[in-house]
Amino acid sequence: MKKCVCLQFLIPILSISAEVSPRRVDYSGYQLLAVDRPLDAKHISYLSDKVNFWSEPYDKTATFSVSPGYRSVVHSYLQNQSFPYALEIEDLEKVIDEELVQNFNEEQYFNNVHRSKRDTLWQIFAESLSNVTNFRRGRKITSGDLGFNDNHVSEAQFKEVIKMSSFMDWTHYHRIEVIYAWMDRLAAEHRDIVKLHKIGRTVEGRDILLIKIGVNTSPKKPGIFIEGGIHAREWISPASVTYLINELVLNPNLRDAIENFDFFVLPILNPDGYAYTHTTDRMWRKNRAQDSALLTTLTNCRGVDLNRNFGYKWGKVGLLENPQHGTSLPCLETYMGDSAFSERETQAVRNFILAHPRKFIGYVAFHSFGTKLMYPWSYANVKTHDWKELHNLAVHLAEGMFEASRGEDRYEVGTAGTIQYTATGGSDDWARGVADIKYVYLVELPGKGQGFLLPRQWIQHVGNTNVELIRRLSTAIANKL
Ligand code: 0X9
Ligand code: ZN
Repeated sequence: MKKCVCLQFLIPILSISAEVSPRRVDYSGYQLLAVDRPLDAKHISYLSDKVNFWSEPYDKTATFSVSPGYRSVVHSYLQNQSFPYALEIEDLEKVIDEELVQNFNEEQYFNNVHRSKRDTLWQIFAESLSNVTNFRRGRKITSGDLGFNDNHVSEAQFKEVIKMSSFMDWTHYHRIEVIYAWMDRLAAEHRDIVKLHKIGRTVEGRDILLIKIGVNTSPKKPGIFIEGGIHAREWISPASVTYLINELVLNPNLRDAIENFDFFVLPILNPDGYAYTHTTDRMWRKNRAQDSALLTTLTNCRGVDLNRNFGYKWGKVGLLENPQHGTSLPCLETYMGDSAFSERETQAVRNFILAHPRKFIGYVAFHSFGTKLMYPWSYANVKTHDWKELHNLAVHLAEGMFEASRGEDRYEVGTAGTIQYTATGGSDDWARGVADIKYVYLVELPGKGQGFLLPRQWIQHVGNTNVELIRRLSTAIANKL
């Protein structure tokens, strides 16, 4: 029997796609503003019910969106207070729509999928499938290559994977189905160094899909865990992390890295949230679960901030503290959940890492935005005993990223408390505090003034800086081991 490449993970995705998705949230007339002088508590309190902060309000530059109803009062306020500020985006919806238009073929495809029955999918695309012939070094791939023969995968699903994976590139932002199909195809093409792991399943039935890349892997070989897409709207994270996956598999300059380490890359930690940003609300941050806490039931609000749900110092927040830190109010964007590890996505990461004791030496989480590189701790303004070592390595990594970005991106280095804001329940703190992983970093990728709506033209630029970060990190750790 041929080895299964686990294509059956697509089955739940396809059945979800067949459902009618709700209408998109419309951001017409919403603006994005950036204020170039620190706001104080009085300003923040005035603005907080009129704008939506996309970055820490106390930061050097505060970035926030403002709805059409508050546009003129907010502009007048900033002008009266003589704040230097920039109008970064005139109309959020235009930018969101532009992305859909640029990705027209993929969007059309998914719109058709929504309208069709799952078992007739393959007929719709049978013609274009005949064009997909030679991606395996000149050889026509067969359904058997992708595990078709083991009865888990139907002809229709095989064809779906081929079709969907053919949309993948790094000049657009892609649907989760496309990214997963591409990962499956990559695994099929490079069985010697790539393996897929389904490490969990979300409440909406999507797989949480991790890709392992390594040469001559063994339990003793040290591992580096890489996480992307924990926050749904931070699209540059999955886009540039999949770029990194592709380079780890194909780029000979990274051969040393995959010989010395096994890389465990989870490009979309929050699949339901990510899918929701494509179908319904581009600015969604959390997952899509609804817990049974009393406040959740009363308010009917949804979603847990997965980067507040990990079980290290979880919930150590005062009621009156800045909600960015984590909150027990389910309607807020930083809702930490009912208990530590209440969510399937955080459980999946915890269980996978703890199932490989002493395997991991590095952990990197990719977020956006801010052009920052942080190391623990994040829960409070405290440092680890070895923070100088983590700091010096971070400076070295940031230098590499600066060079790789051709002098564009100057990453600020420090702990969350010193360069951003403290927050509890982050995966980085748990990776260090409980999983005992030595080299833990959190990257805030650049927003280039557009925050979460970083234009797709930057994907490869950011992808190359990620590659240099990971190359330097692996070389540095290998030298220390
Ligand atoms: O708030 C967060 O979870 C992260 N920032 S983001 O804008 N991408 O949402 C990280 C903040 C720092 N916290 C930790 N490092 N845990
Ligand atoms: Zn984030």
